Amino acid sequence: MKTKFPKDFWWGAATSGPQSEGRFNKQHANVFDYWYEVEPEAFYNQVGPDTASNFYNSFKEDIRLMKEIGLNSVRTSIQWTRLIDNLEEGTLNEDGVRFYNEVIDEFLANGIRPVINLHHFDLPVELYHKYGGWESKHVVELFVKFAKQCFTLYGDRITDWFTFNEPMVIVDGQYLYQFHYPKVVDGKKAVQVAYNIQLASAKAIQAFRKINKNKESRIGTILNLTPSYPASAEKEDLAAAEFANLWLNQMFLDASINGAFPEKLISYLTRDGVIWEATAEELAIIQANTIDVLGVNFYHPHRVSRPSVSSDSLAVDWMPNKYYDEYDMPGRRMNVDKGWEIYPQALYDIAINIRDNYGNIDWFVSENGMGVSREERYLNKEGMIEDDYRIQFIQEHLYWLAKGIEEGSNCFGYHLWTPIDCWSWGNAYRNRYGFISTNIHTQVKTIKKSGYWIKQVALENEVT
Ligand code: BGP
Repeated sequence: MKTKFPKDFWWGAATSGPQSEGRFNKQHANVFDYWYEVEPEAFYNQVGPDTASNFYNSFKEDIRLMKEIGLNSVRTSIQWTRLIDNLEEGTLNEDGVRFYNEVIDEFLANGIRPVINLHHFDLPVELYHKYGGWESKHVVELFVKFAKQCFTLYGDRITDWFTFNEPMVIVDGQYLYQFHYPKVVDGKKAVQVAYNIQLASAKAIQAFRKINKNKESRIGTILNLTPSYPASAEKEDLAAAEFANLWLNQMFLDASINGAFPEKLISYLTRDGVIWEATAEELAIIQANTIDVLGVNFYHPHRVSRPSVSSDSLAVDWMPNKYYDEYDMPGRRMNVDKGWEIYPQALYDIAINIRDNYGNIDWFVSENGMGVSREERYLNKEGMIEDDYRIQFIQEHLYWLAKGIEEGSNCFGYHLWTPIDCWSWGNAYRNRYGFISTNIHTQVKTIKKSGYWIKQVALENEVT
């Protein structure tokens, strides 16, 4: 069966500055650069972000490969720690300005739409040490200075802007479950950080609308959506799933698209004594500066059941999972290497949810992908990785996405994580995601079977 996609569909892939560029010539360390300096053993095989996939030096060659596999759009991010010299003043670093100018021009010269995100977990570490990072509203103001510089410098060529990648991962990783530096466990701070990031996003959008002169341009945010399905139809499991969806998905969706956080979530947080500190003026800014476009990163759903321990025993500190447990549904399909469930149908549920509950806003799949370890297992005689599992994974997700589009959801694109195998947070290079492989010792890059496959898909604008 052939599935056609809408005209001008984005066939592309996503990466980020901190995961691809390497630290070369950067003015400041971000939280991951710093974490690697102080605790290299936290990273798989002790491989850090220093070189990453060397995009800083090899971007021309890398972009040529992206063109070769037919991508018509690619997302990356501008690193705050590279573009800005003085973080308080928001003044520019010359080499940073030059670098992103050249990268953007190179994408355009190769017929690839550059999609730019401003924050991909990469807070300058000084701002954490001095102010507590996203706990602080002063940091919100510093981020807006950085954002304004980006809009002013590159707004003539960039039409698709995003403020944040996966704010929920910052909240979860840095403030609850300790998988990102600074590994704090503090529910009250986590809630404030969620609010402050939403405020930063809205203030950046407000600045964009003042600065931007290009009528074609639009701005949005990128949310990792993890639909949370209840373990049973019993009311306790339904309540658990309801809370998980409120916290994990609706909090940022509602605030970004509808301009206000969900009332029901606010009442839970207020009752538990962890509600954020907000002023009427800030809430008005959030309300007035909603997004034009949404990016959805989808990897896996949650299976949720009622909490197994009484919430009172967790009363020492507030954790959102006092309201729900992760439930290991028998028979579910797993990507064992990464430990994430594979459930492509969730992409259809997301499409319909956006259509019905979020004004059918324009959106695209800004990340989806399959992290697989030891891919050299699949090398063929010609030296190409035959990643049929990745092709199948993408096909299945596109099948459900196409069904959502057929039923009226306004999805205009699909980006795989990632064009070229890149460095990844704690995983370093264990799990590979790219259409193109990277040898981390030689930095030689080779197109995988999925790279040739997507080229055909993009060319025909259809999937078999
Ligand atoms: C997303 C991030 C990406 C990327 C991806 C794969 O959450 O936006 O930056 O890393 O996940 O996950 P991982 O690298 O942890 O395997």
